[in-house]
Amino acid sequence: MQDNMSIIGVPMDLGQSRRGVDMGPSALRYAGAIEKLQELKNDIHDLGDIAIARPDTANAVEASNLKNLKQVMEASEELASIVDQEIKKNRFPVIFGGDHSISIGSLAGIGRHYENLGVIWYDAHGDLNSSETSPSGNIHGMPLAVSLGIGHEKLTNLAGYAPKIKPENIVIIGARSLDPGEKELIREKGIKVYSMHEIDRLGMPNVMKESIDYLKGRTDGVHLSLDLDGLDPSEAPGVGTPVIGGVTYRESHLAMEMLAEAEILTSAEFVEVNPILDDKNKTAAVAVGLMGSLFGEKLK
Ligand code: HAR
Ligand code: MN
Ligand code: MN
Ligand code: MN
Repeated sequence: MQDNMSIIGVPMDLGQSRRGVDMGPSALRYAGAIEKLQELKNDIHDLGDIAIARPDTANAVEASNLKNLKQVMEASEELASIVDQEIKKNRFPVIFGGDHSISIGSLAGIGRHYENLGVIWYDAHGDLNSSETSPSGNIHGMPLAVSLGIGHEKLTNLAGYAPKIKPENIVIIGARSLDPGEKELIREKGIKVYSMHEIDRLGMPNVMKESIDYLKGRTDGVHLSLDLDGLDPSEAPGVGTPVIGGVTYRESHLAMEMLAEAEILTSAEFVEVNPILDDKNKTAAVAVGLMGSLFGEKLK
């Protein structure tokens, strides 16, 4: 992995309904994220946070069942263009969310650079809804579907091309809350999912070994999208949609270390940290701990 990294903060809270996740980038910085990255990599460029518009008030839910569609689109366009520029400068993008809708922009910026971009979606959720299947209208439940070209065309055509990724290049890890429409899409597209059931049965070392072997053979770059709600809420309580029975902190450390050793990652993001719902910024500290493992603390 290169030593040249760009950090982009995206204080986005419009992809869901709970306030406070817009403070995610601040919480991560407060917990020492930049210092941790500087410890491990020689050339860290902190680009600060992009500007995010305010939510729709008059019309909280649009007829299309997509909350704050316009603002999410605008932010995604901007993030996509920054990520694209940074990759052109040969820098490794690290994105701090914000709710998970930011992945629409991340993947739109990254996807152009790879014929077969792999995606590791570390999450309690599948984020595979469209406006038709979404139970909530929250765009943070949709970014993986959008990146596959499924959903509102204003989102799927973002940055002028679609799709950004292919279903066979995705691995979902930690899933334990999937909506009926998401399960159907997973079956239909044959998306690889290691749910909590497989993590319990196989153990995290085998799950990661299989995931890495699988992606290594078929991809030319891999993006890690780490939703902190993939972890168990007892260890990562500062998230908007906690689901009990999640991945432990230790298992997650190991997963990150195995990714570091495999040297397959080309970009990463850490999302859904909400310090308002947290216990003394614990979840941001967990995220920074995982960044340490992911970026080679153990290997130094
Ligand atoms: N599946 C539910 C929905 O679409 C909940 C999604 C929650 N998503 C996140 N990101 N927190 O994983 O509304
Ligand atoms: Mn540089
Ligand atoms: Mn998510
Ligand atoms: Mn989630």
